[in-house]
Amino acid sequence: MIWNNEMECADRQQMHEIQSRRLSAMIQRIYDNVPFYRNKLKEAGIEPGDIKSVDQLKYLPFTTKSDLRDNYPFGLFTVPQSEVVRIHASSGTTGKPTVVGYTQQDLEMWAEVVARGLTMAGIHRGDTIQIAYGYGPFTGGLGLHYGAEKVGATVIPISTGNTKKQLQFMTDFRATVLACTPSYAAHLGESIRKEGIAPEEIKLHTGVFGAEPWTNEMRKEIEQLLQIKAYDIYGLSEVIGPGVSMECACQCGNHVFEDHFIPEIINPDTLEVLPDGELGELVFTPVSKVAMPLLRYRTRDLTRLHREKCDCGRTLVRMEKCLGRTDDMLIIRGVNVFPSQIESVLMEMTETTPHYQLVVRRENNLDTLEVLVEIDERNWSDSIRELEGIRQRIDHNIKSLLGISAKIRLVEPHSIERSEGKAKRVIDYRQY
Ligand code: DLL
Repeated sequence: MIWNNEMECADRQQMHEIQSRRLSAMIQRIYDNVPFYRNKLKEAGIEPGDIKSVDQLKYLPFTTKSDLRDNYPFGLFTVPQSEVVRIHASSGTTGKPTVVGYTQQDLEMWAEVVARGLTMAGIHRGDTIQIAYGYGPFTGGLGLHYGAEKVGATVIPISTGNTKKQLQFMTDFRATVLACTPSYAAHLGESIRKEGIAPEEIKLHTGVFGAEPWTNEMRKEIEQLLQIKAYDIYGLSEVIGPGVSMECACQCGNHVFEDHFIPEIINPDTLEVLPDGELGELVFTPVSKVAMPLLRYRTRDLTRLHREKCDCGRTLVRMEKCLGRTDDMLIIRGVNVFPSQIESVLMEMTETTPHYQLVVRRENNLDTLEVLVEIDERNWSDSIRELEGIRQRIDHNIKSLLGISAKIRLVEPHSIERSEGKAKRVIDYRQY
């Protein structure tokens, strides 16, 4: 089923017209109401009436996270605070949080895009969705919540954490869908086994996982642990929250709801727009948001776009699974390494669990990478020779994929700290 046939299956020409119309109205709004944008557009020599087509997007200035911080808290709002009905905030690792505001119309649009996404994953009335994303300033919990209610599913708004209660609700309330970060899904899957819960007591058939990068290898691992089909949902608070894009049953990339969020891929160094199929930084222009539309927001997420029609019938542009964020990329002895590349090596092996950590240090002016890999309980009892064999295989596979050697340390089952939200995979001591 398709939630919004008109928008999700529009032909390219129609989509072009919708985007152009919305973009040009949005530029007028930010020019009239946000001094920051008025100045930026003036500096670029652009008058609102100049922009008539989405093809002109490439001439417009970018917005970055630091622009949001500089205008903290409400400087980028286009409406008076009396029209803002919700505020979310994401706490970065440093400095002030990033603040986003929503009007009633924005909340309706958000519920609509999440409903489209959940429908892509086959979720509908009659399903019971356990929402184990955090409820609060983080957009995960409330974002999924209203979309799930809109499709008519029964919502269990349990939020994150309290794993015992998660398992009790999952079994007693017969949850059919689990929504949380992939790392927490892996932890819940393990906990089900550990608690000795019989598989027939778990009614889950679908997972809606996102908020952090995860590989297809991790997907297989979680699908096996929970006996479900796992779908990727992507989003960021600055653009709306979860529901910027979502996977359909074909699972060949996430369909971007591009009637609301226009995507581009740029070269992060030259800022040039790249053609479809090339890897670069994802940029979004949310054109229909009322309280806080942004112009060409640089996400720092790295991916590719594809525009060929999907077998599901949707014409919406697809983005590949994110490789990672530009700011998560490690440079080890001059080689670029994304945690997701290491994850794909580790998750291909049956002896490892979905829990790992990368530790980066600088010793004698040389970067070192240590990979802590948790071994599955069934293999931990193996002989030292067998464990050494596993270690050598990981070592070899990482070296042949990345061309650098890492120190592989196998660690006991359950020794790496579990995350309930976004996992912390990297500890980089070089920054301290
Ligand atoms: O993480 C919104 C969200 C909640 C998405 C629940 C999906 C599910 P932020 O906290 O603002 O918002 O973080 C946004 O998280 O720029 C990506 O780097 C990363 N991210 C989000 N979804 C995915 C995904 C929420 N499916 C940042 N794959 C984004 C990879 C993701 N990375």
